[in-house]
Amino acid sequence: MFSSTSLSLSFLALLLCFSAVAESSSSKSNKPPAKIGQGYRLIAAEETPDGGLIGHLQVKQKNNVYGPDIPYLQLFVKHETDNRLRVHITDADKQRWEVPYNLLPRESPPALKQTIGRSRKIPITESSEYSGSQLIFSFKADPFGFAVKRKSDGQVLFNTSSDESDPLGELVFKDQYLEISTRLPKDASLYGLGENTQPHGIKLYPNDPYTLYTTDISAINLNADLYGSHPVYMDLRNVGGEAYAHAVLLLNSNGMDVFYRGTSLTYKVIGGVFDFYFFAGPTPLGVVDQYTSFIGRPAPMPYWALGFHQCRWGYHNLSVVEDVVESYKKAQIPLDVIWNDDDHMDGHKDFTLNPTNYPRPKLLAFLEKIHSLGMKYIVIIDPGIGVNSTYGVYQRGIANDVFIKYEGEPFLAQVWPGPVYFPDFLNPKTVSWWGDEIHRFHELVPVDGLWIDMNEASNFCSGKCKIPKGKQCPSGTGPGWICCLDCKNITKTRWDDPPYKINASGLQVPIGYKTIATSAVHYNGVLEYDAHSIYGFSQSVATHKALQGLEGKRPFILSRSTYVGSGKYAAHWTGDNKGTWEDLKYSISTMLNFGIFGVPMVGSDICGFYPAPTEELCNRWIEVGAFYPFSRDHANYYSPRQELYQWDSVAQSARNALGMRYKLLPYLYTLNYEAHVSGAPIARPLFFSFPTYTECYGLSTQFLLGSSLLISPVLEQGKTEVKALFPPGSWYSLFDMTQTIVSKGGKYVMLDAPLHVVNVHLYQNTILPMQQGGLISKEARKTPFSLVVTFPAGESEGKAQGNLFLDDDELPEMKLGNGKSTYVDFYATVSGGSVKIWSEVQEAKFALDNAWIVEKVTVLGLGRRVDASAVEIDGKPATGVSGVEVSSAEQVHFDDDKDGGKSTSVMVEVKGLSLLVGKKFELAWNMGIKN
Ligand code: MIG
Repeated sequence: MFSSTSLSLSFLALLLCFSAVAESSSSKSNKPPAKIGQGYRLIAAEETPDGGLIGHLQVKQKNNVYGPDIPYLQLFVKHETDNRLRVHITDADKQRWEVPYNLLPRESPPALKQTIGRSRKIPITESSEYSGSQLIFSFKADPFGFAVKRKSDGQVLFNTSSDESDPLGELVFKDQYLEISTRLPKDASLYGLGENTQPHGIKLYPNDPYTLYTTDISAINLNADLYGSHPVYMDLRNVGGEAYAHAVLLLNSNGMDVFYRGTSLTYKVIGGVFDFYFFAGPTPLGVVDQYTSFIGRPAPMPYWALGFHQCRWGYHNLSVVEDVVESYKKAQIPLDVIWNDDDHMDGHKDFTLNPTNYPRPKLLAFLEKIHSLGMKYIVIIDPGIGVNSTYGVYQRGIANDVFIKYEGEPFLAQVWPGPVYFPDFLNPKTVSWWGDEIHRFHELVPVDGLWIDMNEASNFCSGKCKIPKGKQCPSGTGPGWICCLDCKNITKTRWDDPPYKINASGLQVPIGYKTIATSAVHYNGVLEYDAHSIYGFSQSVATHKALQGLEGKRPFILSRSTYVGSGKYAAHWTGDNKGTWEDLKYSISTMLNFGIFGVPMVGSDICGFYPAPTEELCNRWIEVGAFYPFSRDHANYYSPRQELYQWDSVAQSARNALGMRYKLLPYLYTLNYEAHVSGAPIARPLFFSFPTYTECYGLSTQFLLGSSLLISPVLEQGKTEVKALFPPGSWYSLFDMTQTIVSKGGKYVMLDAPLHVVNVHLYQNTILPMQQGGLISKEARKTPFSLVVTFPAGESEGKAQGNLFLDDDELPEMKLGNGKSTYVDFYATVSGGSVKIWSEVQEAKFALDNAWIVEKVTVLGLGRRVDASAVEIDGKPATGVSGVEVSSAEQVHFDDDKDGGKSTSVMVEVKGLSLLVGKKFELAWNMGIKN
């Protein structure tokens, strides 16, 4: 547990004394942060009976830069699990704002000034270590600094102590300004810290700004705070050929700037506490597992949610929507879900229907029709509730006192309906009222999910507003987003005008700009200043609760604003992107980041939100978007129509790419299950599967679905080839299984990619379950399965593995053991010419009830020609018996080891099978010698 040693902390050196210097908040230079104070001194430390460590810190010298220092701090350190360490630092005398423990359930730190009965005093004159898990915490007393080390490899993950040659700022803790820095090795690759459109790709780029504060800035600025706040990063290091990953979460909801300078990282936070969680890894998958076991496992998605979605703003009436559904069918492009933006609403009011354009009887008839086909319908909800005394939702909201307040009155803002109030989802009464409104709406319109937009929260006005006298608001002419209220700036409080200005919107705008005034008040006196960035999260939790109570089905929620833990409740799309090639590229990085944030169900508006995409771009976008976990075409009100059938060429690309997606649905659904049980992202950066292969650490133009399916899209105009990276091993083209890339040590390959072609490759050692596809997931789901088995090309020894999860997706929960799920592991080996493929069934019933069969097995990469007569099933000869057929074909390899770059292996296909998915089987044969 605890040991006192000075040796282990040799990396913590003495500090020079600097005088207090205020640093300009927009510091984007490469310079280390200037010191604001001299930090704190550890004056006492003790071990708690349950193995925690409490320390008492005293400020060394007070100053008034960004406000007075808090004189005494309480430090609490705990090894919460074998791979999770918490370091919590707060005011020793006063309770401070923390992310609410009911929203994000976790252990409470000990009460302040707690006298610990059986505690053991710890000598603090020396540097000391505190271990108890995979991680080791160590500290230095004066000035106080701490380090976190991983036991297995001895790497220092985090180190806040300065040293002379490499000075860092000291710990600063004021009411409205907290600062802490860590040193980092130069070659650490960092990922995360969003939401933020990162023009440099997935890897954090030194000196790019990372500001975290939920904001709707309509994607104007790159590298600025966007809709979500995720103060977490993954750090991947290659140490002597071994890969080690860990993650660091700063659980704090206040606005912050994070400065990453390549060899250091500095947090500048405008409130709350330091509540650090260190996740030991050491694999990237281990990190997301540990992270989501703490913040909440990703929500299970219903099967249909993995189908294709069509949406747009400006479907003026129901006939247009009906026509869209019809046109998809005519064009033979898959479509599962049709969406309405606010066009169905009456005067933009939530939970209403426009009686002229969306008459209820007609809408119900339409829904009955599409529901009978298995298609689904989702509509938008904005948090702003129209201030309108004849509007029931508003009346009941007022009656229940559910809104955020300012000076005792509901805070007035403006969104689409005109003047609105914002529900306060931190108030339990609001949660019940919201649930009730959703139930009422569901009686009116049986929607299958909800889309919660504008929940950063977005406001068209700023400051304290009044409804204008003698003027209509909105005026009815001109765009509805122009503020029509009578507003005054609020700058008088330190919450509206804090001493340190985060780089809000990339422009250092006031933090109350076009959102709820930060001095507005939530339930229990909570300030908007503190709770701002959890608004969308709290709305997701409330909405999820409401949907769970409906029909007992698995909820589907799409939320624009997210926070740590949102993935447990909602999917996310990346907001208002542009119809440009750059934004097509950025969509990959943001999607991959959200996988790390524990929100694996993510995608971008396919073909771009605005302005209008070119035909070529839309072709390329659907080729990427067909492989987003969440695949939806959506466009702005002012854009021309961009459904995939609007251009013949796009329709063709869509049939091709979405056609493949629909064949892959069982794989995607299994990934959805894995995400739910282990946090594994559905779409992953390549380093998740190839963590030691440094060449892929920054790769942001290709991605994996699961561990083995590589998507290498065209992201540039006018290109019909794509340069793609192939980590070491054999890669099989899924569209043309005779084409294979053998990559000895990892290499770039120029792939053909004409307009309608997207390159998708399956890695060796995999068993991929597929079905036959279709135009609606419900139909695709009924078709027989096939298995694609990949061995290292041409090797005589090989192994492959895969799995399959199936369940009744109407069930609220996704799990094994309820009698309505199925889980199968598939295995294959090739050894000395004998091939064996078998299954192990963990839970059979659901697959047996549905009578699913495997009708085809395709084996790729075999070294010899097949002996077609000798296939056995469960030990009995099967070739020719009841339609079983075996055939083989040559596969061409683009192989860098061979002269001329080409070699071949053999693909064997066994067709006409009827192996029950729910019953274990074994398929085997011997390869005959090729002559
Ligand atoms: O101020 O509902 O990001 O997807 O179409 C715009 C209209 C409000 C923003 C969303 C976008 C949606 C739009 N909304």
